[in-house]
Amino acid sequence: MFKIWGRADGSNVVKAMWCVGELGVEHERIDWGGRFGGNDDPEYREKNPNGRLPTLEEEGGFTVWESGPVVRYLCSKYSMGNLYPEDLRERASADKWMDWSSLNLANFNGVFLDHFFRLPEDQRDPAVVEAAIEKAADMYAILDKHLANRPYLCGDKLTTAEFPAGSLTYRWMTWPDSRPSFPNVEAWYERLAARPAYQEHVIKANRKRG
Ligand SMILES: N[C@@H](CCC(=O)N[C@@H](CS)C(=O)NCC(=O)O)C(=O)O
Repeated sequence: MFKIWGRADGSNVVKAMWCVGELGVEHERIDWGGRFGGNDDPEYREKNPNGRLPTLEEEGGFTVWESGPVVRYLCSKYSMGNLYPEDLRERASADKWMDWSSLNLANFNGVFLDHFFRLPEDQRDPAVVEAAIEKAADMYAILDKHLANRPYLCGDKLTTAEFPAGSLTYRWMTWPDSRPSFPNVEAWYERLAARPAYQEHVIKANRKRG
């Protein structure tokens, strides 16, 4: 049994935990970071020198930090040829969408967190949120075009490609009062939202914040 260190509502923990839920493997998640603290605990820093979340820990003290590699490691171990494509080109496509999503969609998430939850009310600025939505819309337009003729990012089934973009898209779809409409992204989101693991680890975990 492995452990995942990290509070359930951290966006990168959400990404890893949705993956764990899809895999259906035995695990223990430990509330860590954020309001639970522990980031600077020397023993935790031994596991993850960044003090960030999530951290995967296996028996024998083997650890992986960085949510993307955590997802890739778990899916290679427990779901090679299914969630993690075996074919090298398919795998490169899944990796491509994972990295692209983490690089290009994280910005709106940071702005949403600050201006919907973290900043004192009098410092929250709708214009900053609006600008982040506009910037993210350029990225969602790319996703929308890609999803026009396939139900999932790598074709007919869910793969590792979905975890970063799919987990962040819950916040895109539900946190701002309005956003540009991308019909293929919305249909893909509905497909994800119908999955029990997404409901448990993305929707429920995020709701606890609000
Ligand atoms: N690139 C890292 C980012 C890790 C990260 O910044 N995680 C956030 C939570 S989503 C964190 O540790 N924040 C400090 C905290 O919650 O205490 C990853 O993908 O794992």
